[in-house]
Amino acid sequence: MTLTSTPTGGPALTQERRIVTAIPGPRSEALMARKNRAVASAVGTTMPVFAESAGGGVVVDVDGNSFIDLGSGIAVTGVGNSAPRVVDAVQAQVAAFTHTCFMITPYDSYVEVAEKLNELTPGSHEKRSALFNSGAEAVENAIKVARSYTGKQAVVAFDHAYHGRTNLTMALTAKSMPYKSGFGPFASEIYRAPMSYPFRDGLSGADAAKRAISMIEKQVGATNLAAIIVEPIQGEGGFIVPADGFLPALVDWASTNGVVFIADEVQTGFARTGTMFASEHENIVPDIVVTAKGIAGGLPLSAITGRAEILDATHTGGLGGTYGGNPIACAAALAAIETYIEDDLAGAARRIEATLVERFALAQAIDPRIGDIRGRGAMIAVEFVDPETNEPDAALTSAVARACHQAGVIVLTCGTYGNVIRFLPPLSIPDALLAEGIDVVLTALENA
Ligand code: PLZ
Repeated sequence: MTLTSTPTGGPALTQERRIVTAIPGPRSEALMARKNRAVASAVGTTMPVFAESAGGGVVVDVDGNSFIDLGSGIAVTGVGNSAPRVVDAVQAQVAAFTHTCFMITPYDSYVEVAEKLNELTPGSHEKRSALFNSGAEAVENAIKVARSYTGKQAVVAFDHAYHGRTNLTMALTAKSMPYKSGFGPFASEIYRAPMSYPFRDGLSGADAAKRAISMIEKQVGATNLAAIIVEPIQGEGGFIVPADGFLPALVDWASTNGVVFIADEVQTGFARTGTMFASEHENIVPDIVVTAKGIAGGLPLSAITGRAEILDATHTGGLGGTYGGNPIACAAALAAIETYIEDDLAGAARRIEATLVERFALAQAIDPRIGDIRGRGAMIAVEFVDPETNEPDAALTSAVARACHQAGVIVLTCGTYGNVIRFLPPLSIPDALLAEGIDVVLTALENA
């Protein structure tokens, strides 16, 4: 079945999986040779093919192969690639002005993005926002604000956490290879607490929170602690959904101890998990929410949004940056946010969840290598294990992923142990394409 339009429109790309050359094809191969001569080898690529166009639920490469996109460029193109509203907004803005620097000559779209974020993030309290470029930069600014508000320095992050690749965020990120190895020294006053990981620790949310809080009280002390930062569902760490009650217990402890609770919703935000923000699943109200990725339909933009008294505690001029809240990115964000709401993409994410979970649960019933299926909305993962020992099976995981890439499906892996395949389709993916993508993954697993 082929479709030429998508729920959100998208460019008129035929919505089909189509392999017309070897993977990679000759043009991609030639470009990869140029890349290897021109680009630092430390910058790797998941796929061996170069993109030419994308939209709806497909990425088309330079040889004319059309891939089913189950990755959204790491959870960015929730509205789809080149979503029509985003394209129109960007084209209009780029023709009006490209940059003035908000700190020099401000413009209304920055203010409107802040207003929208203040309205959409959890909690009805008075809020403020500030805009930046990348997820890591926003995380750094959330920490700066928390320190300046509390007058304290320590920050607690969790096992399996991912918060970025800049110096402070490397310190917050848990995994050494490939993110930190050889790049120290890292920022000081960062402490790591145990995460709730129900598949591997078997603890209730309350018990996992007790374990984390006890470590924090004994090893750090609330009097020294500025902030706790946590991803409501851990992304790079393996789509780990903490047990019910874990996050609310941390929020309660933070608020009674004068500690700023920061939710890193960079990967989970903007309808991805079936609600606008993942914090909503557990009814938690973070003091600061960090957003990026899905916010602007593919343009680089990030934000911190939080309690007015916290964000306004920093001296004027203390936050900023040349490009933070760039007008083109802001125009894209307003169009993307309108699309998430008007097209009910949270509902689309919940339908994607139902399809993925149903199909993989059927497979799990006959294949014990599928240890766990977890996640929410269009953020679902499968953890592969050795059925005898429950030990992570990274070799199987990468074999399945590679087979999918060869067969025309973009899938991403993740996890501290490298044994998780994660599904992050654009919320605009047509149902038939999602179903076919899952078929390909299951066939790859059968053959592996
Ligand atoms: N916080 C929760 O998921 C980015 C990184 C991929 P930037 N995740 C994808 C890679 O290998 O670099 C991420 C995230 C969470 C922060 C970040 C950082 O966002 O926009 O990549 O800086």
